[in-house]
Amino acid sequence: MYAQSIRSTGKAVQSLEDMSAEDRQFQERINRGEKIEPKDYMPAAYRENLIRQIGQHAHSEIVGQLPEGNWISRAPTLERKANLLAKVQDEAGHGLYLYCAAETLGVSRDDLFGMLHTGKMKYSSIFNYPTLTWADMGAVGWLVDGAAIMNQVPLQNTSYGPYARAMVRICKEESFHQRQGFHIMIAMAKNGNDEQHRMAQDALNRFWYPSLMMFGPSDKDSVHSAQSMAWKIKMNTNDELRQKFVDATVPQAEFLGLSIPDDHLNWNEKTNQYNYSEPDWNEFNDVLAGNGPCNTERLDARKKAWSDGAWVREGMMAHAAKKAERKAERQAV
Ligand code: FAQ
Repeated sequence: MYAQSIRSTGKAVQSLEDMSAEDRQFQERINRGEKIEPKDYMPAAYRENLIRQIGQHAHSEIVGQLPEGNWISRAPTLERKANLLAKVQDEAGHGLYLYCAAETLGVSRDDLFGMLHTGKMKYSSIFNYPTLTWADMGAVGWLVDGAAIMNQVPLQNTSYGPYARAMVRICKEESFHQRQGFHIMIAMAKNGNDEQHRMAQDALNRFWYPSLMMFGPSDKDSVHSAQSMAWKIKMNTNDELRQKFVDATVPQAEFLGLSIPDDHLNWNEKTNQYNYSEPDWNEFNDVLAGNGPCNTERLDARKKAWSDGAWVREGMMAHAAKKAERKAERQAV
């Protein structure tokens, strides 16, 4: 029902020689590291690809509030509750900056939501997994925000100005989120009792591979990477960032006294990085096709929020119309 299956654009990256004069000038601006701004010339496919990526990113931030929002009322202390509440509010803010960035490309917010609700646009697969215990709040902050930062720090240098600028603030906030998650993990895995340590390990076991999936399919299966990297919409390949994440996270797990659930994980002296097992790509494709454990629940929650909020949107539109009418009357006098 909520199909999000991978589809190929089937387009190869064009060489400068094969481009129209306008497209060549555009590509040369990108190659020089210039920022593209909303009113500048851009090829239709650049615009389309950016709307796709920024829209999916915005949806991920908004849907991403759901697994954690569920735990605000059950946080173990007032301080943890305040921190989690602030984090979830930040995610809403990230979604809003990103919707604004997408709107500068000429798509309306109503259309973006419509595409989310009908399954035409994706959100990150990670948010289709349930958060079963308080330790999952630690794992989400540590791993999910950790993976998000790994992917988003390079996007501060993306070619589209409004997207790159939104990323600066988002990354600062994501960094606080990662630390609040790691702090929960320290309390449970390092300083907690045996049962809390077991809960932390269980959360790591369940969130490890879904976090690796956040970076997208392996490079050989990535549909958009080549063109997106040529346009600097994406700064690294999926596998490059996944590897960086593994290399940064394994020592953190060791510090916590937790084991990464991968029997094949080992340090490779030659490459100076960890060898690790790839996620189960069948599971990834299944989650994208709408069959993850929480796909239906997450989309239903978003659709309900949209219809429950209709009266607010209508009220604000009526107020704006009234204000515009009064302004026009004043100007007519
Ligand atoms: N889940 O050709 P590629 C966060 C789709 S924010 C679902 O490699 P691309 C904050 C992809 O869209 C997390 N779909 O695609 C937070 C495409 O389908 P399409 C989100 C996925 O775009 C933390 C198809 O597969 N971050 O977590 C996924 O070059 C905690 C083929 O893939 C961003 O969005 C996936 N994991 O690379 C909030 C960052 N992976 O569109 C709350 C910006 C791939 O053709 C709590 N986005 N697909 O139908 C990106 O960097 C890229 O879009 C990738 C995917 C790397 C996600």
